[in-house]
Amino acid sequence: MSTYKLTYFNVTGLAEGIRFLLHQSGIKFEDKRLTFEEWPEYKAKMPMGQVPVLEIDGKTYYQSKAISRLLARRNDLYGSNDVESYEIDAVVDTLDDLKVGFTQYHWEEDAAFKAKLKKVAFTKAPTILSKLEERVKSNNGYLANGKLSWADLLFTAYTELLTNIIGEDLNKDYPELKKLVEKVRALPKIKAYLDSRPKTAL
Ligand SMILES: N[C@@H](CCC(=O)N[C@@H](CS)C(=O)NCC(=O)O)C(=O)O
Repeated sequence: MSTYKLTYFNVTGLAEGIRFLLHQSGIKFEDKRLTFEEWPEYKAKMPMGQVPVLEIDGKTYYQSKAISRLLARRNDLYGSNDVESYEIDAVVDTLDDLKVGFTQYHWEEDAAFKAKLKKVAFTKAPTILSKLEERVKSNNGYLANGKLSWADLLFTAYTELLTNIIGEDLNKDYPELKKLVEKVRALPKIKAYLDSRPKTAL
């Protein structure tokens, strides 16, 4: 049996989508959550000096999206053909457009620039969210191809992250998106993980 070890910090961030993928795929893994004190020692050993990384049988895989695609492809969460995979990729890129807007302002330290970034993020979000809402409506309750894919898992993870950043439910005005997130969080393997995972600030 293969061995898996995911290394990241004790936050959802860029790793939660991978954690969801591993759990939903029924893969047992070590969920290593680094402390900030441990980080300098680990950083030196990481392929790009960053996390998340996933080790599978001793080989280290880096870049959260590339790791996710590898897992999704192997576990039937990446569509049934190249066009379906494209649909999922396009949604995932859109989710990143949404996420980057909010995380950029969240981490910005210059108050004036932060205020500008915040305004841009809040101006852009409704367009993206309303388009995603339409997609879910016309895709059988999922973001792509009428069935569960890693895009739905990632959106569920990002919803939690962004909701924590903005201080209110990201999907409050989007009933289809809310339903999707509730459905993913209720998947038995995801629910078991959510019920047992460590508490995190983000
Ligand atoms: N594009 C990379 C970004 C990785 C990244 O930015 N990781 C951050 C944590 S979210 C990190 O390792 N920060 C610590 C550092 O750069 O020293 C990915 O998606 O994996």
